[in-house]
Amino acid sequence: MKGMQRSINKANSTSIESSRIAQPIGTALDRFIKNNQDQFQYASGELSQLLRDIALASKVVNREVNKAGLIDIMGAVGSTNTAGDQQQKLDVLANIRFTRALAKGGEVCALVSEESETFVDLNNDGKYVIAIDPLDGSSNIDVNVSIGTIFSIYRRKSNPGAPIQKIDILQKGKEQVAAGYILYGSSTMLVYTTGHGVNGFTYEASLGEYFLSHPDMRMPDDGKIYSINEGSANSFSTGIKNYVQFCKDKNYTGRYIGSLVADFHRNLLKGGIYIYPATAKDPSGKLRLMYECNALAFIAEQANGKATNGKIRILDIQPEDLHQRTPFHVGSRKMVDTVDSL
Ligand code: FDP
Repeated sequence: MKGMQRSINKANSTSIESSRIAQPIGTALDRFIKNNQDQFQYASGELSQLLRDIALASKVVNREVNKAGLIDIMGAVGSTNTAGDQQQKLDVLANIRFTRALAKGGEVCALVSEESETFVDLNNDGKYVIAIDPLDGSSNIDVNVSIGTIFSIYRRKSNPGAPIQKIDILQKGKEQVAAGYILYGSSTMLVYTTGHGVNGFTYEASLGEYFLSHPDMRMPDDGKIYSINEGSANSFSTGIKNYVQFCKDKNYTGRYIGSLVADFHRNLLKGGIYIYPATAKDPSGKLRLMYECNALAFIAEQANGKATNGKIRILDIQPEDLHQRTPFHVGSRKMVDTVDSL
């Protein structure tokens, strides 16, 4: 080692961080959840674990969504795969994945899902209730268009240990302690809030991790994109008809993917409004309060946007039924105010 004395100077962490040889990869979801755990009033770590469980299940669903076309090639629904298992539709698969992930840790006492008629009774000791649409926009799966998962997390009202009660399940949206969505799009993103702003994470498949890509997301106050299924225009109320005409008179852009999460996400980033009003076919609107609208309403409000049923705030609606529907106006606050005033 003569003449080869190693330097014991400390490496300069700032120069390493800014090195152009290897770009920093940013903050991983796990690290972000951990760093922000204290913001949550019941900082016991259970909510953090739930968010991690949801993220993990979403990675598995993402893998399955990505091979959706292949599943069709390899065997239609109703046939069996090589292991002899029945091939399932993707929304059923997603429901199984999320239910399993959420049941495992024991934090959840009950799960409300679009895929189950009644709520799923899990662990009486669990402190949380979850409402989830495991795969929203499922009519878009077959045609390779973006789809999503939507989830709401509530703290149970009754004491843990006792059987779950109606008051635990039928909570108003404003009682949510966290909510989020996963968008399986041109890239896969997880966006969530715990009531302290909204943050978005993009999935890096080769590393198998979500990384913070959209910190502190803010919806513009106003926008020029309107998303509504105009095929039902004949049965819109006069107010909605007038608003659609208003958008046309202003030369706004019409964009309707027909996948709620994808339409919402675009409007969150660019400014816009998504409307699913009452129609002749769906007199109370089509979308479900508990596992579609509440989560997106919470996220919209946390990101400077607004969500109503045309009359009142979505988060103030008292649910009477697990699968209750509601008209839904969500997006940039000025646009929501305008449509609600007509
Ligand atoms: P889907 O029926 O494909 O699951 O949540 C229901 C939903 O999709 C939304 O994602 C979407 O915005 C809406 O319904 C589309 O409904 P229409 O086809 O009636 O426009």
